[in-house]
Amino acid sequence: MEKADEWQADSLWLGADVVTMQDGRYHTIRDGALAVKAGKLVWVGARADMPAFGAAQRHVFAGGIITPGLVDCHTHLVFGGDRSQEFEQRLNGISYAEIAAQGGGILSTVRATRAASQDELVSSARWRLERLLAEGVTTVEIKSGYGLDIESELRMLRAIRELNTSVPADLLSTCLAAHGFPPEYKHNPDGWIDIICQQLLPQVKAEGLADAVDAFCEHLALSPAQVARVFDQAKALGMPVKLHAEQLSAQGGAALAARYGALSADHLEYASEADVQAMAQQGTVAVLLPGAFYLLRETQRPPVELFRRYGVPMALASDANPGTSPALSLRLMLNMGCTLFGMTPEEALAGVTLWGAKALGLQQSHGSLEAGKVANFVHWPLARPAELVYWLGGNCPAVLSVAEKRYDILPFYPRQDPVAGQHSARRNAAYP
Ligand code: DI6
Ligand code: FE
Repeated sequence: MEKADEWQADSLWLGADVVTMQDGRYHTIRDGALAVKAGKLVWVGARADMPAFGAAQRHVFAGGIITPGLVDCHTHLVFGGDRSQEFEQRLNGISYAEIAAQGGGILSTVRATRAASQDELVSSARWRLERLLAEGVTTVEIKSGYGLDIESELRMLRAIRELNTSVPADLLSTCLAAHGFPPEYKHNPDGWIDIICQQLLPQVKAEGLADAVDAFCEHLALSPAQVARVFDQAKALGMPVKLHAEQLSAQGGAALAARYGALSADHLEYASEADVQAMAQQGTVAVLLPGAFYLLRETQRPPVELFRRYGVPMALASDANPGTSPALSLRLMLNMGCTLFGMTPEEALAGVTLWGAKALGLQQSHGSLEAGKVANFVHWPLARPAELVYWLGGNCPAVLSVAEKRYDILPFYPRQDPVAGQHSARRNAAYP
């Protein structure tokens, strides 16, 4: 054909239905095809319409679905120690207050994180990250916030950057030094805000250690006025902001974040209609975190109906952290987003693809399968996308292509579709 020269690809991916998630909808292409060149999707459509490509490597599946690589846009995966002992103590009837009086809670993680070397932080986080990635996650945000002194915060951020060089996923780094107050500043909380603004953030910016700045706006953490000081400095340095807001109480944090043009406001159980309106106006994404809701046995649900009414995109994330959400499965969060929060499976999947990407400022390049975007995608041995949300746990082997890291197929998976035979029977039954 005359256009043959224009249709060049390194690899073609065929034989599965392609769930593009364009505009946050399934937009399923039956018997679809993807063409990849230099790490980017160059063609997405029905196999029957595919132009003739040159000498590309062909990967032919026997059925199944291909989705965008999943995005976990809110994690605290780097930390020292763990809090399984406190979890057990609480279930044996010891109260939070008693545990805190014994030096437990978030400060026990701060102690363990301060004591850990960068190598130790990297290797313990790698173990957790591998579990998350094994479920088809290809983009992960990780926050600092358990160092709460300059050196330990920088060490956490450097650990995230180091991990990024050695895992088959795109990792983004967020400075959350404003997660709370270090014990040394218990009686001078604004002194810690001064350190963050005057010393830490300028250094983080100079070393390129963070892609965004976050804070925890809560009665037991920062006040809205303290958050505003951190955000003023972040803006002055040209760093995007996001906020833990309205998790345990209504503080007006979500509206404040929106006023600063935040990428996202996260948690939001106690968000008001005014918060939601402000977020809608600024295009701030609502990041919902059912793992923490579940573990804290919270009963106030985030206002999903208001987010829908005002057109605020909803992302879903693991909030993986040692205290309130020791979650290593984004697929479980998909199910919880539906069962606990009333999201639809399509909204949940959009929450870990296109809207998760938007919450990281990556919606132009990630989160859906469209020509021009990075070729981060996953093949699942499933008949339809709702199955990703429906099954509770269980290993769900997937084949991934993570373009920017040039891992055609992750090492954990066999090169052939592991369940091709079984799967093609299922798919054919579903779509004769
Ligand atoms: N919200 C939370 O639920 C966690 N941090 C945050 O900002 C709590 C973190 C912890 O307990 O370690
Ligand atoms: Fe969090």
